[in-house]
Amino acid sequence: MSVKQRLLELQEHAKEQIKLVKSIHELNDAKAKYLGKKGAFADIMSMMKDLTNEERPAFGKLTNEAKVAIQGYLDEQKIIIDEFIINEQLEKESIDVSMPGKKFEVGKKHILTQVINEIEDLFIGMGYEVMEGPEVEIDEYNFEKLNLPKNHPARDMQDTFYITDETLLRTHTSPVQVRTMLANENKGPIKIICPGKVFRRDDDDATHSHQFMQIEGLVVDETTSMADLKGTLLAAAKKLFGEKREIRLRPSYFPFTEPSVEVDVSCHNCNGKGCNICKGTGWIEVLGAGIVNDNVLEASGYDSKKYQGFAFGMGVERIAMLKYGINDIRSFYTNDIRFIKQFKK
Ligand code: 2NL
Repeated sequence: MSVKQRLLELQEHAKEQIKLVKSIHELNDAKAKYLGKKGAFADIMSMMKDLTNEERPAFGKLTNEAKVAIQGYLDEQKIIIDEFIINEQLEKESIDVSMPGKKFEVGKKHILTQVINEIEDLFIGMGYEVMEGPEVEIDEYNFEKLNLPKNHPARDMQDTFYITDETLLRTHTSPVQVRTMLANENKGPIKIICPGKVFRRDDDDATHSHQFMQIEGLVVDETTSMADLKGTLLAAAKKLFGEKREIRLRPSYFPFTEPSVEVDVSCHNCNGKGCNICKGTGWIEVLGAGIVNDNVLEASGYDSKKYQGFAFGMGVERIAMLKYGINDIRSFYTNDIRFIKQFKK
């Protein structure tokens, strides 16, 4: 067989074989097989020595042409393989638009946060500022400046969790009002509400919790009176429980107010006729309030001859339970998702 014939045969064989190659890995093998140092041309090159000087240039030309042709087949096949790989990938990654979509759940505020926001909004509408403070308090702000000296029997109503003798988990948000009065350097008027978490040593049951949310309000000015307190609370009761609501005040006792009152709202369920929610009385107790005790004003640097004020405090859980017919205070904190999900907004 002539050299020319062998070269043509090799070229033809390479052409067919390279067409069958399906991957880059196989393509590299084919390149080594035909064009590599120990490849198919090695044999042919060894025939070189048997050639005459005249024959050599033509032989070299033919060999080169065959090599260039084979490199061409390899290049063509690489384009085909690349395209194949891309198509295969596109196929794999294509999106089936008929598949059901992923459900995107939007969270919502906890019902207590919703009620706090609602109460904040109605007081902001009456010109109040919202103030917050620390949950770990000092005895001085939580008790002493609120007319509750050490060993005062009224401290029993608010037993709490002590961290040291002088630091404790606050039993009400009143210390936030104390801090606000103390921080007010010109001792001018104050009009604030203070929402937040409070703690008391209590045995948990359907209506008691060792941790709950409170909102307290404090107004200090030169002419604030019991009439202002009553008007403010009536407006709040109507916004929270409906325009038809009335309120009534009953005498009570708090160490930080004098006189003190319990505030009842006419029952939103029976309009005051008497039902199981108001226990047949037509009235529901919702908060405590009073005229700020002179000792409390003086303890925070206010001149009680010039200034007077009113204050009130309510438990947020109790308001939410009445508004939404919830019968166990523990539901707010046990994180049963079925309970929480009921209060979408
Ligand atoms: C209730 C009753 C009340 C206050 C809180 C208060 C705060 C200052 C001065 C005077 Cl700084 N009073 N707070 C007054 C009366 C009642 O809360 O039943 N809370 C759940």
